[in-house]
Amino acid sequence: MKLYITAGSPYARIARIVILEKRLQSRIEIIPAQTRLADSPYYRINPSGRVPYLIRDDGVGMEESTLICAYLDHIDGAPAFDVPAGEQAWELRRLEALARSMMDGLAVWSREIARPENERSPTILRHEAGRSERMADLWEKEIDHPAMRGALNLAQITLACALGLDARNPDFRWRAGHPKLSDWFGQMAARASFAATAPAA
Ligand SMILES: N[C@@H](CCC(=O)N[C@@H](CS)C(=O)NCC(=O)O)C(=O)O
Repeated sequence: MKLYITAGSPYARIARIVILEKRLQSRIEIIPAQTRLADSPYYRINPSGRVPYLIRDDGVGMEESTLICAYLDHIDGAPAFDVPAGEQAWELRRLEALARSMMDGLAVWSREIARPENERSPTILRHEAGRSERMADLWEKEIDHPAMRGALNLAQITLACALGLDARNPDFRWRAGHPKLSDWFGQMAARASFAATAPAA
């Protein structure tokens, strides 16, 4: 299989972490893609131009980090990241959705910063900075939820990948005033799969 990524994509990072946690490295070739470039050859592979993108062994390509992670998690017949049945499922799914919501805002923010300075929208920059502050406040409380402290799951992976975006966005300063979240992140960042996929500053 082939997984197309960019080094800075937090969505691709989730899939890369799942690959490492599931020890699937020998089965999947990780390929850097050239996104956001007019006429990129990558558009012939994935017309949407987005990463992550998985090409399965049967040659079929799949988008969306959640779908890709679920597929990768199941290929060994021993899924580790399925949500458990019952009430617990809703809590896990709620937390994963919250983490993804934070990541989506941060991705918009990063995209804006990547534009030439004279094309950046101060309104969008302000809006996303404000959203990230509210979300960090919220997570300072939610981080004590048992699901965020127990066995590794996609809510934890998604949140850690979202918070890790501070490496690429110096204005995303979420640590101040959030000691529990900072401590939690420090533990997650020390995991081999997180350290190996950390975005460069
Ligand atoms: N919902 C998608 C989001 C993927 C996404 O937005 N990827 C960004 C990188 S972080 C991308 O490929 N952007 C290139 C573009 O929009 O052309 C997922 O979860 O996989």
